[in-house]
Amino acid sequence: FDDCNTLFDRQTMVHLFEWKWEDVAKECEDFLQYNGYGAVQVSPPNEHIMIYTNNDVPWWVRYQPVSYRLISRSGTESQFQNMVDRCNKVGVRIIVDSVLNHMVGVGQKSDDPGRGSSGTASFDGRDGIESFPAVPYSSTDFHDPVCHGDIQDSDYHNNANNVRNCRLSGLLDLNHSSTHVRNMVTSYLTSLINMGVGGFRLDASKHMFPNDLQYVLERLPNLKADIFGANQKPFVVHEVIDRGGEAIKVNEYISIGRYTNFNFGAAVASAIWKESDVAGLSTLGPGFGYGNLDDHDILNFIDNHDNQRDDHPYVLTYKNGDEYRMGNAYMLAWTYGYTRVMSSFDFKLHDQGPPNQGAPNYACVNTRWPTIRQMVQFRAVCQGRAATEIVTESNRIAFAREQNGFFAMNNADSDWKRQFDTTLPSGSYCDQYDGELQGSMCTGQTITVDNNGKASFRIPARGCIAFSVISRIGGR
Ligand code: AAO
Repeated sequence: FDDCNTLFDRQTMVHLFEWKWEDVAKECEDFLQYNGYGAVQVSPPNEHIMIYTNNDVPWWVRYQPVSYRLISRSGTESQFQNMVDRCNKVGVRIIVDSVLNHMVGVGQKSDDPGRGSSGTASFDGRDGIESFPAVPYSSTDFHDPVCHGDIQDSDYHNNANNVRNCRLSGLLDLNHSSTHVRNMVTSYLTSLINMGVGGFRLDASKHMFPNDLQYVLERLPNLKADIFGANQKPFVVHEVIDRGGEAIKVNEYISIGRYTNFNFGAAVASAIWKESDVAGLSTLGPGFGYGNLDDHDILNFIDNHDNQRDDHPYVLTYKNGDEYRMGNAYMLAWTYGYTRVMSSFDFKLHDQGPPNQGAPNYACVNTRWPTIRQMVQFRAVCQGRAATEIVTESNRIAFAREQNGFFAMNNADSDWKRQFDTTLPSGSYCDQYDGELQGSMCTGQTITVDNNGKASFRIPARGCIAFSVISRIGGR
């Protein structure tokens, strides 16, 4: 296992946003295990608010907990357990998106018309009442005596205490210095570990004090030894958005987990949009961004479920088509951090919930991107291999992954044709970016590497090329 508790040859996590547990289990068995995926980030599994509007339930109901019982739009507790078991069995770990900072938005209550919970729990989130009997929490478990109101925009810049004590968009803010709250949260995460999960994405970590989180994390049991081996701690990644200039710094969280690196996707997008130069992507490594973070401090991704929904995203999303393909391919080919790819659903409106509230419709939607599938495999086979022979030109970057793979991105408007040192054993290789090796047949460009590891080939304008020992025609 690596330090993410995933198998060594499985170096990418996929966020199966809003997928049902039954479908996640099937995806682990039918697809993820064969394509180099190490883990799945699943939507919050605990009981949440329901809001029915125009035959739809917004995706973000999952971020308004009602209790820590495992009953959500994705399924029941037994379906969750079944998914964890089936995914672990095929070597794919489950990472749980955990909403610990708050409960529902102020004013929500279970008996409002058009409202309710995903289970049977009743709750009353009216100001001052703040009652969640199924945990149980009552008004004294919240931050109201310290801050009775919302976080203001200016607080992000100059008031760390307000960011942690006040309400994030009206969400009732739990007081994690209280013993009772700490115990409830600890027992929730403990029960998930005992069911066999491998770790947690902690939602809104910025809004909780690091020492409170540390208290909880230190009290968690080891992961199940029969699955993960002895003495393994859960993988933890904190959602802390630090793009510079704020009162709260990512460094405060690094001793207690990884950082969801929002700066990575921003840098890749700006390079591909030519606001900067893709040649500069060779510097996205340890020390990049804020806080001098090392490889093992980072979870990199191109977009997430929040920023893909921005009015004008500062990152690439599926709506960018080929540019999104380029961005993901670079991330997966490059050496930095653990990587996460997004598997979401098509949306027009920000709040729109998942289609049919059910399984992806494989029949009529192209649900998987062949390039991303190929590049996840590329990453897996290049694990542990340094990026070498880095070549940069204006709007261009190419590099080898030490004898195992080679990647090039040409973001210029004309073809890039030259000789590269690929470091690969001699032979013919199939391009995994625009093609695929099917048996001994290559559906894309074939690259011939000579006895010295050199090859001459063309990378199309605004395109990429990727090949590795697993795309060698005739085998490794
Ligand atoms: C819903 C309704 C609200 C209603 C509320 C309560 O939409 O109208 O008031 O219920 O009834 C999700 C949805 C919310 C939803 C919520 C609960 O996004 O719309 O509210 O569920 O159902 C901050 C936090 C960060 C948070 C992010 C959304 O720091 O933790 O806001 N993300 C997580 C989840 C998210 C979820 C929650 C938390 C709540 O991923 O899905 O909300 O559980 C700056 C700050 C950030 C701050 C943003 C937005 O970032 O640095 O810390 O995030 O602003 O306020 C540029 C800027 C940078 C900015 C960034 C934003 O980069 O430079 O300053 O963009 O991407």
